[in-house]
Amino acid sequence: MKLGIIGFPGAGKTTLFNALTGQNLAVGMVGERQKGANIGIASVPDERLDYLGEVYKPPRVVHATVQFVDQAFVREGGKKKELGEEFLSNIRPVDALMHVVRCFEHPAYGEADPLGDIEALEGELILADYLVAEKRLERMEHERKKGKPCRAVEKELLEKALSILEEEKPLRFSQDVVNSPELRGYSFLTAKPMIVILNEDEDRKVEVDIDTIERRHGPCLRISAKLEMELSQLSADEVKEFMEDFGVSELARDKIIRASYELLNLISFFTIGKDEVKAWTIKKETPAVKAAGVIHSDMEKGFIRAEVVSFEDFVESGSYQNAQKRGKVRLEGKTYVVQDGDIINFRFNV
Ligand SMILES: Nc1nc2c(ncn2[C@@H]2O[C@H](COP(=O)(O)OP(=O)(O)O)[C@@H](O)[C@H]2O)c(=O)[nH]1
Ligand SMILES: [Mg+2]
Repeated sequence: MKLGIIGFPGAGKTTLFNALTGQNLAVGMVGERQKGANIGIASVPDERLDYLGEVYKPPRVVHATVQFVDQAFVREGGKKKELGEEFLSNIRPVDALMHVVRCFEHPAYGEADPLGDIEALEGELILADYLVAEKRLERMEHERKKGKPCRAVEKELLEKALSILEEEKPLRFSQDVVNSPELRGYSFLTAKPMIVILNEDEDRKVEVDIDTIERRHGPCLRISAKLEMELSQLSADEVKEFMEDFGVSELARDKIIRASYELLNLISFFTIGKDEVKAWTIKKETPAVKAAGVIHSDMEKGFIRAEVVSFEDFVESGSYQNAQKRGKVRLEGKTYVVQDGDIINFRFNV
């Protein structure tokens, strides 16, 4: 899973990127544009996996990972006003967007205007998508005139997309557009799920109209990237102490990863063994045979069955053997829909 961090200069993208990935890249470089995108990995926190690690004590406990791409806001050079190729080529392939919005006053960028900033950047994304749809439709019309056969469904969907974009609305709320295989290849920016990250000063909050933002753009999370970056540079014990002292139950980093999991309809299943306990990421509603394929294509091809125990049943039983004795380890076939937290042992032929 790949998440693109976008937002205007000074919004706190790189600060948040550092907090999420544990890196320590320079932040606040006004005027000095970041070269290329910063790319980093964050592991997905999961207490269930930690528990399994405690039980099995294998040499490796492998968390699922998420990739973050911190992309500076860049326009094309010269007179052009459109988003630049660099931005587009780095952001087109991501699965979801995290739109960081500055809600604190900044010496170089002035007062905070969260809603204004969101609308302005969303407007840029809408324009980029509009240009793609328009160009494609023009091409289709050109081909039609030359007597070439026309892909009617694709054309109709593109026209629908164009009319939404014309109203200056993003595509992500139109299920027809988002779910259509015909449009997938276009990688429309506004068709991607998006979380709005309201980046606030810890001690000086500004008024933000969250209802409006959620209705027009997407779900909001309020964080302080600066504080979160400071926390990411501390030891685990120091972080624990901080959380206890300030009554914080969850770090923003964990909140963001959890929210992106939900947004993308993702769940985890686990594999256990002497050498390794590991979490795997799949979409909700994935059948067992496809989940096997996430581990290895041979497992999918030679799938026989899946031995499955839910995490809760495992904990109640105390061990795998006990779960088996109590009849909690089920034998499931190819079409079994894998549930979040399933512990699975795949049987397969090679
Ligand atoms: N007060 C405050 N400042 C922040 C916060 N997050 C980032 N900053 C500051 O804002 C400036 C720009 O941050 P940076 O991450 O480089 O923004 P980017 O241009 O979007 O990558 C830096 O000076 C940060 O220290 C925050 O939550 N509160
Ligand atoms: Mg930056």
